[in-house]
Amino acid sequence: MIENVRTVIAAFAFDGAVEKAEPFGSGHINDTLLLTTAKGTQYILQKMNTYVFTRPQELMENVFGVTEFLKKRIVEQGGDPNRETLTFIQTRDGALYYNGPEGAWRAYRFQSDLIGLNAPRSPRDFYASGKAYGRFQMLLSDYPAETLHETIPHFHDTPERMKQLRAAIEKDAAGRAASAQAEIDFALARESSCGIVMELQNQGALPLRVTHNDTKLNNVLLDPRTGEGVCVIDLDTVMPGQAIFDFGDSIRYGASTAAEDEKDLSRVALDLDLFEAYTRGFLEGCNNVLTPAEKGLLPTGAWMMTLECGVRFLADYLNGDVYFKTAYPDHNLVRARTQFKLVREMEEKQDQMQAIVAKY
Ligand code: ADP
Ligand code: GN1
Ligand code: MG
Repeated sequence: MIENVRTVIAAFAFDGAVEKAEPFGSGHINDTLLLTTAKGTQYILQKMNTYVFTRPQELMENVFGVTEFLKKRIVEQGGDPNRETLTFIQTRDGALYYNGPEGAWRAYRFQSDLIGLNAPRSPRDFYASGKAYGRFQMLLSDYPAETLHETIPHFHDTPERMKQLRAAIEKDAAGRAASAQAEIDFALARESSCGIVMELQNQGALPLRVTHNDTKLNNVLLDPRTGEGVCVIDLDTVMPGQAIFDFGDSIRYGASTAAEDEKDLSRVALDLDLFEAYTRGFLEGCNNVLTPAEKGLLPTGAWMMTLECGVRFLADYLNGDVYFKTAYPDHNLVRARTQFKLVREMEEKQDQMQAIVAKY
């Protein structure tokens, strides 16, 4: 492993000679390595996916700007800036990332005293992640949004994602459309009702905030001793967006009773205890600044993010798996199915979700 990345490693100003490089984490987009030096210091070295993020310089300007801003806010609040946000390592030339024949790479300190989870061990973990994501948004509430580059245009524009699905069906690049007809029908049946949030945003009825936009449970690191959510990571999609989508994407991933790629759909359901734990954490973390309109639309945000993600997995399946990392040929279709099962669950449990939100 390490032989393949020698030149990349040499480009960064690490403290000590790097002795080990091993694959790390379970993200669907970037390639992540954990580096260990002779002294035992550890770093994350990441190859940015330039199919997904076509302008790595702009991407790194965003994440650098956001982490520097967060560090100031964290210090003001008496926190530890190196623990509570990412710390990037510049290249020996003082650049934000390395760009060479091996691709576009960035590095940051590895937080060895924190853990990332792919599923909550209990509602407490999920509450903690909600609080961390809510707080993240609050810390960024006066970030100069106009300085942020739009790293992926229309990222959470669900009607636009439906159009992309239609284009994928039309093209049928991988010859898979016939085998996914039930899933295609499921998605398109909801096309006319998925525009509500974008409409309200355009009317000014929902505020644009600086949001994370990829709030999976494994994008927040927890303290294994206290159980607290400490550090929000994976800042590639920090852009102006909807708070209800940050809420919704967390619910989509973490309030499911099964993994995102569970094949047995009878195991996939929406766990309302987890939904409640997250709701409480997120609203606390946001310090209750959400408007009544935003609060009322939290369950809709969960439904929409789940539908949208299913649509994205399905479109990628039809396109021949060009966007998300997959481990086997039907992986994206399996993922789309779990999302659509959850969408159905959310439609059935709409009233219960509303009642929970109203409690806080
Ligand atoms: P992706 O976009 O592929 O999801 P991430 O930035 O989320 O990439 O990194 C992938 C995984 O690597 C994370 O889910 C997490 O487990 C781990 N990771 C990333 N950064 C750190 C860090 N600073 N400390 C500890 N683990 C990390
Ligand atoms: C990707 O990078 P990762 O694995 O945290 C994706 C999200 C999806 C998620 C589905 C930049 O997140 O939008 O919701 O997979 N990130 C990007 O698991 O597309
Ligand atoms: Mg990630």
